[in-house]
This record gives sequence, C-alpha cells and structure tokens, in this order.
Amino acid sequence: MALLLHSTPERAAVWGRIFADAGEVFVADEASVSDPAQITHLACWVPPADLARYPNLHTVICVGAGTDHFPHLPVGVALSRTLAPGIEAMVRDWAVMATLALHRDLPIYLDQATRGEWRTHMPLAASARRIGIMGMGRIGRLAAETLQDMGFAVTGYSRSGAAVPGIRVFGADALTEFLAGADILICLLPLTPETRGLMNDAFFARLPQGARLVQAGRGAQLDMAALRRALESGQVSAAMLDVTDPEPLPQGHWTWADPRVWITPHVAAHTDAGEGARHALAVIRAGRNGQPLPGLVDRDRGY
Ligand code: NDP
Ligand code: OXD
Repeated sequence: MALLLHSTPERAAVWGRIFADAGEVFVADEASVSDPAQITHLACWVPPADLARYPNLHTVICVGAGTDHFPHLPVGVALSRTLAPGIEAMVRDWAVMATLALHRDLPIYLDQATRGEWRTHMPLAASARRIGIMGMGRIGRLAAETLQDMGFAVTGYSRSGAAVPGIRVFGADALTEFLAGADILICLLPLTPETRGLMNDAFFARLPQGARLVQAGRGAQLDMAALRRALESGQVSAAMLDVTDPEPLPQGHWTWADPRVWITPHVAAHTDAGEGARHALAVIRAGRNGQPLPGLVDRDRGY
C-alpha cells in the first residue's frame, strides 16, 4: 500500500516528511514508481494521464475542494476532496474582500480614479445590504457567519435547504425567492450538471436591479455573454470573479477592459501542503479501519 503524489517537488518534500513521521509509504512522483502495483492511493490536483498504469489504485484524493475535473475516474475508485481547513478560511477571506469591495462601490471609484475624478456615491450601511450566498457547504457557511457578524443581512441557498443556525436557507425549489433578496450574490457552488450554466439571462433577471456578483465557484457556472448583457442593461452593476471559463482567461477578453468587472486568477484559495498531507493520511487510515472516508465525494451528486 503506497500513496503517489502528483504535484510539485516542493509539496512532495513536505508530504514526504509527514508520511515518514507517520510510517506510511509515500512515492514523491511518477518517475519514482518502481512497482505500479504498489500504488493504492493517488493525491493530485490534475490527475496523471494514465491511471490504468496502477492496477490496485482504489482511492484518489483531490488536493483541492472542487472535484469537477475528475469526471472519468475508473469504476470502483473512490474520490475524496481535501478537507484542508485553510481552504475554507482563504475562500471566505476572498469572498468577504470581494463583497466589501462591491458593497462600498470600489469598481466605481477605481474607474473614476483613472480620470482623476472626485465624485461621491452615497454609501450604504452593511445592515441595508442583503447578501445571498449560493452554496451553504463548508465554505458558504463560514462566509455567511463572517458576513452576518459584520452586520450584513445574509441568506443562503443550497440543494437541500438544510438548516444553518441563525441564517435563512432556501432550498433548490426556492431559487426565485432567494434571488429576489440578493443585492450581492455570492456563488460558492460546486460545478455539477445542475449548476453548469446556472447564471444565465433568466437567472440575472430574477435578481434585484443593480445587483452585484461575487463568483468563486467555477467558471462554467456563469454565462459570460449573459453577464455582459446584464451589465449593459444595468440589471447587474458590477462583478468580481475568481474563476472563469476558460482558465486562463484569454488576453483581449472583454471583461479585462470592463471597469465593472474585476478578475483574480483562481487564487481565492491554495491548499497548504501540510494540511493536504494530513488529510491524505486521515483518508488512508479511515480506509484501513473500514471507516467512512473523510471528504468522500458522492459521484452521482457530483460533489
Ligand atoms: P461543499 O461540498 O461543502 O458544499 C457545496 C454546497 O453547494 C452545499 O451546500 C450544496 O447543497 C450546494 N449545492 C450543490 N449543488 C447544488 C445545486 N444544484 N443547487 C443548490 N445548491 C447546491 O463544498 P465547499 O463549500 O467546500 O466548496 C464549494 C465550491 O467552491 C467547490 O466545489 C469549488 O467549486 C469552489 N472552490 C473554489 C475555490 C477557489 O479558489 N475559487 C477554492 C475552493 C473551492 P447541500 O448542502 O444541500 O448539499
Ligand atoms: C478549488 C481549490 O477547488 O483551489 O478551486 O481548492
């Protein structure tokens, strides 16, 4: 039984030390695999091309939270998404940063600054701004708590509508009602067949006029042409995007030059190497003890 890491030498060095301390067998890269039959676990962000090379592979561990880029794992191979706690905190920080920037009209002021224009726009108190968070999972719940503590009026939306203490959560059948109350919409959804292309013309039409968008889920959830139309009509007034489709977003894409849209290059979170390795150890041990795998992805549900 051995874990193969498909990552950078720097990360492999950290994982190697943690696995050595734990007495687990660790292979730092594909070139170091002497016996492919020994590999039972693979940890990676992007999987290596030829998984069939490892006949005894039974568990793949995604070192990121989103696993939409693992659609074709061999039947019988379990998929675990990392539960590294630093990811949740980092995406929460990015979402709060983007929300505050939109709440306090930063895109307008940055645009005015390019012309040296001193013009004020009436600021709103946090309590007067309704924040709607799509995706009330590990990250969405943390963002919701933080924004609520800052005084914003926060609601959530999830597939199940499962209760979150102190926050009204709408279920998948109440999207229209949820969107109608989202002055700033934050997307923290996984990419699944249901969420692909979700943010389209009809979707934007259900938001309050002039709504603002914070997108840290996955690029393919957002129809960029629909966003452009919503910006032109004033239905959406500004957007901050950390994820795009495609990534990297090509030079010359209209969003780069549009002062209402601010883009960061998928940097909301980065998995800490040590936290990633400790999650992998927890997966190995749970499997060995016949316990549920931490972070197990439901392949039918898609997250
Ligand atoms: P979780 O699996 O913990 O939570 C997912 C949430 O989305 C759940 O609340 C789930 O509902 C909800 N959901 C799923 N499908 C639907 C649907 N069709 N309609 C409504 N709600 C739905 O995921 P995380 O919070 O850990 O991460 C969420 C996503 O954030 C990742 O999948 C990834 O795409 C993105 N991400 C982006 C990063 C970045 O750097 N930009 C970094 C990390 C993550 P329910 O509660 O009912 O199951
Ligand atoms: C992601 C991540 O899922 O960085 O985007 O974890």
